[in-house]
Amino acid sequence: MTTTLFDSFDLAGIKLANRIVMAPLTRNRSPHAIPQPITADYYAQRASAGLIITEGTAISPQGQGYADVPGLYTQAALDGWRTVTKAVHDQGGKIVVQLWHVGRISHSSLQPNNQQPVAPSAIPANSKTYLTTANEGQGGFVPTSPPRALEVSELPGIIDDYRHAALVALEVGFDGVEIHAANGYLLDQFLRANTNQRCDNYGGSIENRARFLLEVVQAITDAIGAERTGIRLSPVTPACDMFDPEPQPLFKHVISSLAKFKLSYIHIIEGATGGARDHQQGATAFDYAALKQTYRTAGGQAAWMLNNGYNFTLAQQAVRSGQADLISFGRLFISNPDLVERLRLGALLTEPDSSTFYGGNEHGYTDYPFLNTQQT
Ligand code: 8OZ
Repeated sequence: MTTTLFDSFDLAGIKLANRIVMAPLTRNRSPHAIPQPITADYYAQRASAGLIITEGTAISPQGQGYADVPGLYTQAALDGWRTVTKAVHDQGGKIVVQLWHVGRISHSSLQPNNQQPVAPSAIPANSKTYLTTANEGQGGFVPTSPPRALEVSELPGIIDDYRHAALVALEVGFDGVEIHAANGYLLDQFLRANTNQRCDNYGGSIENRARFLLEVVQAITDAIGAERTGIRLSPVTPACDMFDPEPQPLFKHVISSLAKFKLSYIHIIEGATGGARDHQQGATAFDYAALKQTYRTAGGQAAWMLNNGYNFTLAQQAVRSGQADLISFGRLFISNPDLVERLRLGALLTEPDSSTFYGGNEHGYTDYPFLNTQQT
């Protein structure tokens, strides 16, 4: 029997109703880093996804890089998240939280005591972040602040922040966590050559550049169990001004090292995040099939989740062929709360309005129509 997107899936003991995953999506609607009642509505509306991965959620004040992004480090934020997880579970859904530290992709005005953001090396990003105070209070994108290089002695504290965030995540009802190691944020900044020019045990060789990520994975899996832990990687994305001339051997090492943890899933962004699926860094096209093969050969058993620009046909094909166990959809979930039902019926999809992606209120957040409420 062929597998389809609509078949259930056993995610390390968590029963997913289907293989359609809601990808993490930054929405900037959590003032003071606190998820709001509308956050619970938004996620509950999308609970028919086999799995929801929340928007990136800061593990600490230092991990914050965009205005009104939620956190996991205050009681009020945790109370907010408890409401979200209950609302999703009441609708029969499953939800994991994406653990985020932005590294250099931040602005001093978002950092504790207006300090510089931190990074593996003091290399500014040619990139922007979002501030509500920009654009005469309307909110907007501004250049990120130059970072300072982390001392080795500071790394255990950041690992502790990850561990703590994972523990409290389970306490407030999440089904697990996703480690955000993609898209040019702190963990990816350690991995890739253009952002990591350290001369200690955390820089230089591929093994050294992967060390911090693997220490974070070890700490989180020790704390909450590998079966509650997934990870997101983006081997060639240029997002947040990232580059590595040799992504294949780098991610070969990363993925084979991850094989020894019994993680729940590996989530791979193919190509440029939100852009070209065939984006290339280095001399040759990235071989995603080889990446997966390396992982399986090394004994890795996690579910394999793919992302970036999938439409229904491409997604069905990936699942049918065994290339992927799960497919995550981003933008389509913004504008189609009942995406699963629409794909099942072959119904028309609502196009997302990019002007309401970041910041704002219910509009463009919880007011996208369900099929049965749509005007004809
Ligand atoms: C879009 C805007 C702000 C942040 C990512 C967390 O790319 C993000 C993000 C995306 O992973």
